[in-house]
Amino acid sequence: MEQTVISARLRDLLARARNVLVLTGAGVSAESGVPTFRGGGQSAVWKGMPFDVISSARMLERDLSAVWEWFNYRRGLLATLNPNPAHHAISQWQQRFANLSLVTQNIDGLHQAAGSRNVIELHGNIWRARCFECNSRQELPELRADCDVPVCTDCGGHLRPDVVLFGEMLPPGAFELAAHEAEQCELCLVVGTSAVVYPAASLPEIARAAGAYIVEVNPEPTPLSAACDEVLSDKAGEVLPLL
Ligand code: BJW
Repeated sequence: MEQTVISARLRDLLARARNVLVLTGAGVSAESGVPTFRGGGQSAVWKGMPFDVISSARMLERDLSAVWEWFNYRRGLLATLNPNPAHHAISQWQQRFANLSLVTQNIDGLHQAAGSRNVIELHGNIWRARCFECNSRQELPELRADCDVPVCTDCGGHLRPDVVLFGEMLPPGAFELAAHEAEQCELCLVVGTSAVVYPAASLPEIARAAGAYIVEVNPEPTPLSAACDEVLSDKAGEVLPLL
């Protein structure tokens, strides 16, 4: 690998920025072994169905047990995986910067496993379920191999994974909080996302409009790349520890 070049401007910002926002996507977990949704390498397909079919609000209505089978399979895979150097570097930045906001599109919980706190999860968390009837949320620590639909311990209603599927709204307040942090930050690091899913992809645009310096960390170009101040075209697990 060629040595990653970090500009003097970025070094300076890393030394004195107080408000930093990090937006992560599936690529930050790729080196832990979590498949990404798009881009090179493996793409998520379940029993011949593309992920945007199986992970859709429509599939919840059509076949809830198939959705559970898909998420049970993924929890089983995740249970065997660990945070990588990118997750650990971001976790350490919480001590380094006065205000480090970590906003993730990931549902895997690996940022928290690396020690990050107050993670703003835009798309939910695979280790939680939510009741269709009473909306209560329940942790899902245990792994299940079957595809039965679990029921709510409060009201007996059917549970669903507490993740934001295509065509669904984000959790109330999560995007608003992230957008507020984006407006405040001086430095915005966009790590391992294809930057095509909205509204998450609008956060760097909000930060840029408010005057922040935008840095993308991604081995592949994205629709955001041209609008960034700096692009570090390498793997997150290799670049972030250098920063
Ligand atoms: C590495 C690496 C390494 C590899 N190091 N990097 C405005 C315009 C157009 C459309 C819309 C819009 N507003 C809303 C929409 C509709 C839709 C949308 O955005 N569609 C676009 C795809 C066209 N958005 C929604 O539906 C959202 N809801 C919403 O807006 O509600 C209001 C509304 C409702 C109805 C109508 C209109 C408005 C909800 C989006 C929910 C997304 N959910 C998913 C699935 C979660 C459940 C599951 O896991 O099954 O979330 S989709 C999937 O994509 C997942 C991810 O969080 C999300 C983003 O993907 P991400 O993280 O960027 O990963 P990848 O795989 O795409 O990219 C990985 C990147 O890593 C690549 O670039 C690699 O190069 C890189 N990489 N290795 C660094 N080692």
